Amino acid sequence: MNIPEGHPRYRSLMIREALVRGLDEGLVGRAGLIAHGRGEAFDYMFGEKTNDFAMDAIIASAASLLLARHPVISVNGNVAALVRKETVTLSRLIPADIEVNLFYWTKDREQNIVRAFKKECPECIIHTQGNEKMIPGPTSERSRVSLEGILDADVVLVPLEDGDRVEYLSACNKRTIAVDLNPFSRTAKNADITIVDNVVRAFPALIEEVEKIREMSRAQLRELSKFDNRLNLERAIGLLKGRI
Ligand code: PTJ
Repeated sequence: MNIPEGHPRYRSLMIREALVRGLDEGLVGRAGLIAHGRGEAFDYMFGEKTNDFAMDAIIASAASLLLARHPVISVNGNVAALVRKETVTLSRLIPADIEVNLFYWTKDREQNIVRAFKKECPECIIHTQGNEKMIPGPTSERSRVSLEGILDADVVLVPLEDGDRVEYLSACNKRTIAVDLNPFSRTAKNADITIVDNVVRAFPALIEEVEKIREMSRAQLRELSKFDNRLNLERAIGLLKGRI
């Protein structure tokens, strides 16, 4: 569809188009469009910008990723369609592995996503769910993780999650960073750091922050990585209350 640049909802409509294209290309699951609708509603209420509380979470996330022994970025269909390039940039910068982890898992979609990432970054390490190892707890397909990827990771970035996996990753002593526009979600509450922002803005901001602080000492990074997620979510919810 041709969307005129002057349209007041241009950016929002372009994001929708990227997801629809992702669906046609076999990257996005059908339910991914519904999940996006929920995120979009929250984004509207947050003013469709990176608020202060999101920026604070981004700074703590950048520091945590740089401090990590083995950071992994978990990607699903929506992430592959919306921020594939940014995921690759982050993966190179930090550096971090990428792991495809799907809730509505099919072999075909997993392979389509791996191919799309490999095209963008032939040298990137892309783990998949395979049949390797289960993290205890979640009964969905998401419990299958890669032995060399998420299972070995100490910090996992999990944009657009769907529920209980963050809780179990934390139980496995992994630091979890979520990107979720819904500050009430279990994912948002259970993550060590939740970036309450649209992934299309959060990832570029995260790249910028990693570039800014990557030469800092580990002591300085440790200071920046300190974060009270509960308090930060209250700030996000406070903004919503004010707007309503
Ligand atoms: O590709 P798959 O099979 O792994 O499926 C991915 C989805 C996203 C469909 C799956 O994980 C799912 O059903 O997720 P949920 O339970 O709908 O949760 C997604 C969360 O992400 C919701 O809390 C949304 O508000 C939020 N969200 C949606 N779009 C964005 C977002 N958060 C940040 N940026 C977005 N663009």
